Amino acid sequence: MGRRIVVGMLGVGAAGILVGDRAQSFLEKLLRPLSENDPTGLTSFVPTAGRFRIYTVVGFDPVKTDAEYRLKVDGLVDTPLELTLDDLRSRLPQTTLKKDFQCVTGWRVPDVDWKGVLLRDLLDEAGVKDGATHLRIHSFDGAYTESLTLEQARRDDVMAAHYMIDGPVTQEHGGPVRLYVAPMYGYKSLKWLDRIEVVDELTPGYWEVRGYDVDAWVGDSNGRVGDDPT
Ligand SMILES: Nc1nc2c(c(=O)[nH]1)N[C@H]1C(S)=C(S)[C@@H](COP(=O)(O)O)O[C@H]1N2
Ligand SMILES: [Mo]
Repeated sequence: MGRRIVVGMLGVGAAGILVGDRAQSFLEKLLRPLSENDPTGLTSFVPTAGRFRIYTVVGFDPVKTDAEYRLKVDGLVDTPLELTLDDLRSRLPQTTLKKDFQCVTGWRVPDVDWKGVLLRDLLDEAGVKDGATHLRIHSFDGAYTESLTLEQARRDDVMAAHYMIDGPVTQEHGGPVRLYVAPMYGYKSLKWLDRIEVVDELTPGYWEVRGYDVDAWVGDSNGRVGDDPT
């Protein structure tokens, strides 16, 4: 939806506020998709501290059923993998974390429960070939990508998460499986995880080719040096 159309509807909605609650909630419904899809945070006039905002760069809901879901791990590996949700939920080693989720635009959700398989364990299962240096990570939304160095990917707080908050990762949060890169801003935590490609060069991700830092350490990237970014 174009910005001009939304501004046009704002006029209608503002008039609606005068005639009652129903019109006002209609206005909120119109505005919500705009604010939730704006990665710049410029429309974050609605206070959302302590709450996730749902981000997507595509105009549809990427959906895969639990049964059809596969996570591919390929590229410079000895054994390419196609993992089912069962593999990820029970066959492979499980890691739990309780950590914050922090978007570069300022909102943060404290003490989120996460569970999944460390990328380190996935990489060990596949066997990384000599000469590999980076990961190129793909979403099944067909548009979003991310990058990590192998060293970053091997940290003990970087995982393919199948559980988040209080249950299986929901569709809107990037389920059935999303990335969670705890020490970095939220844009590294790619949703609707499809494929982890082991490569020997850096390919900057979706927001990184649009000006955000490749090394997205919370508090120490994107123009912030060692301070609390909120
Ligand atoms: N596929 C995909 N992954 C994505 C995004 C996106 O637009 N598409 N947005 C990123 C950004 S900027 C943030 S802050 C988080 C938001 O996660 P949430 O939608 O679960 O709150 O997802 C990240 N992963
Ligand atoms: Mo973000």
